Amino acid sequence: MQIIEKDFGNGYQLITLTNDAGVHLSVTDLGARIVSLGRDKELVLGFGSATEYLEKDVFIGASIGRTAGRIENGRFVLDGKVHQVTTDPGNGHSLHGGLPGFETKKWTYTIENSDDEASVIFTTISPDGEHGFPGNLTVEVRHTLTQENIWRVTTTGISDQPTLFNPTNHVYFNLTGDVTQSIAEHKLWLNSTAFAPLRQDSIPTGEKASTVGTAFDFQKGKKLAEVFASDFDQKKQVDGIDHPFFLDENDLAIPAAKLLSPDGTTELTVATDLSSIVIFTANFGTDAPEMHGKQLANHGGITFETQTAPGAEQYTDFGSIRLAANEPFETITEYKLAFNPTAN
Ligand code: G6D
Repeated sequence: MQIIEKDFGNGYQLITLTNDAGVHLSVTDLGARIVSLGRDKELVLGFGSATEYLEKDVFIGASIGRTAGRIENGRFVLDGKVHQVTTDPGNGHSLHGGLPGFETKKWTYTIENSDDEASVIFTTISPDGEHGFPGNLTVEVRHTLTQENIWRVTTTGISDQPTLFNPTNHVYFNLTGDVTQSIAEHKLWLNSTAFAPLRQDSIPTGEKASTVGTAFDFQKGKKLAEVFASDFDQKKQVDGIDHPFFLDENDLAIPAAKLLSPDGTTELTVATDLSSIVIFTANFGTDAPEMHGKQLANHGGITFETQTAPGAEQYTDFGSIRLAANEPFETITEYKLAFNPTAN
């Protein structure tokens, strides 16, 4: 594996791992973030410098935490005690654990390399009380590129007090390699038959609703254009998808999601040990930022934010994000690329 480190501006580094097949993965210590992935075309959204992330969009590709998604009114009860965390003044809810969060921290890192795979291991400590969360929390995010064209994200956490922990990675894929094209012509398949409907303010209602027969039914695989054209009320509410999907199986050996490029030459397979995926179709409208000198299209990317569904702090049906004191947490998500998948 080839490894190159370079200056990413503003005191941050960009580390690029390249495997023998010529697939590269670039990550930065600004937010333990993925910046670039691909072989002959770029497959993820990203900017050319650390400054651009700070000025245009801090979430793209970043490690997110302590808690991905929204917590209603930034308030939760843990072991009988009410905790108040930082909220967004716009809507009064907390998003992605409060700003600034993991996405703008400068993480320390080490690099490991072998014949089979290379990894960049990022570490940060979120101090007790940060944004109102209890416990000193040590987090490690390991980004690995394998010779099998897998980008693996391994996240661990340990806290000295009981706390909430629900990390994710905020990568956006666009398999056309052209950010001016929306992902409408991509085909999406999901191993999911239930999703979390949202209220108008994007807080989950607490219901686990069936996707079967709705616009959010991806069991057979279909173009995202079908969703964008539908009059499904949950789609209309956010002008696309910005919803948690509950996985029918959460096993790294079983695909959770597949995304196929419009020309059929590039396929992404997502697998995770987590129970849900938040899919966000970059519903930015005309607010989409400029990227590599081009205007990002509305619906110009799609996320696969693997996590326990947001709302779990109040809806036990969604799973638990309570992290017990001194008990290590670990989760793995794999994003596997296949080129010319039908020919292989
Ligand atoms: C997450 O679900 C949320 C979106 O609503 C938000 O806009 C984005 O992060 C930045 O995917």
